[in-house]
Amino acid sequence: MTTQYLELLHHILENGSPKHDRTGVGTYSVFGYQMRFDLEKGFPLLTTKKVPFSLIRSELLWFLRGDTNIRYLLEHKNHIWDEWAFENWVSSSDYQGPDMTDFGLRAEQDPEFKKVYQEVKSEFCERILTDDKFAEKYGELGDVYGKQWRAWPTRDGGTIDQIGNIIKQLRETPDSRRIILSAWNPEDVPNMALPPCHTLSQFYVKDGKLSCQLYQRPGDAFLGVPFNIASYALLTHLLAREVGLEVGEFIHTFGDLHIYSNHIEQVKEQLNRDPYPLPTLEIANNGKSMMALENKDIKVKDYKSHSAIKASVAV
Ligand code: UFP
Repeated sequence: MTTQYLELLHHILENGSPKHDRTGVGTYSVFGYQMRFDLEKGFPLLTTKKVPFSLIRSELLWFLRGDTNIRYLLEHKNHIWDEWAFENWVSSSDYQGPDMTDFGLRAEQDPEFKKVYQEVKSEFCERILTDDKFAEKYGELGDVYGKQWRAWPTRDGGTIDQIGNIIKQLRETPDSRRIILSAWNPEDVPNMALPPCHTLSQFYVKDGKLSCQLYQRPGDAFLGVPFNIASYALLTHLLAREVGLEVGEFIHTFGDLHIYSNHIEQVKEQLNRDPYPLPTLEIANNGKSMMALENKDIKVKDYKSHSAIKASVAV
């Protein structure tokens, strides 16, 4: 798995063209790429840098609960969605603190500002955790994966539980070619801060094994992609367990696959490291449905990796 990921990085370094992007950081980008991981050969958690599995796990459980408020994530010490909620707060009339315009880019360029930003953001997180009203208003991200997966709004005012439907299809019509999880809602996209990156996935059953293919419209190869691989591999394991199948392959297909210009050094460091054997995944055999699983029920075993490599997220 790690080798395939390192090949992906090589491929972008060799073939990527400089491309402007929304964040202003700039990328080297290719259009269209695919990797295949045999999930029976180990759990695909990158070994050439430490990837925080606990964040991937709590984010996925948050999606599966249909939760769209960052409070659950903060309760599990997961800060990966903070910036999106923070942005809503600092651009509202309720916010009276120091100017936070373009906080992502400015924090990267200005160490003084970074300190102020980190203080204000940590106060924000504390308030989300302790103030119910504030959390309801500013912790809520709205139309994010949890809603799209579990309560897709319909024209007649109802909702569709896509995960529930997938479980039903896998049980009743596993040969179906219509087992799809879609997050892309063209009606919502114009109003979204971050339109879904994991746009659509399809599930496929053969010889008692469940495979998943994801179409990811943009891939931040250094920071996002290792997370996305592990997250969909975990989703595939959880669905397979739910319906009594073994796991097959995870196929990861990309649209705009890129390395941000400020991640090049980190990518080169990655490429100098030798992979370790993959860890394995253990899910508690406690009869709980996948939607009711807790963080402690899911573990990766024997994860040996090189150290983490720091890089800034382009917001
Ligand atoms: N990104 C990922 N994976 C994710 C995620 C974001 O790679 O799961 F949420 C990256 C891709 C891209 C940016 O660099 O975030 C999204 O920006 P845009 O919406 O402009 O494509």
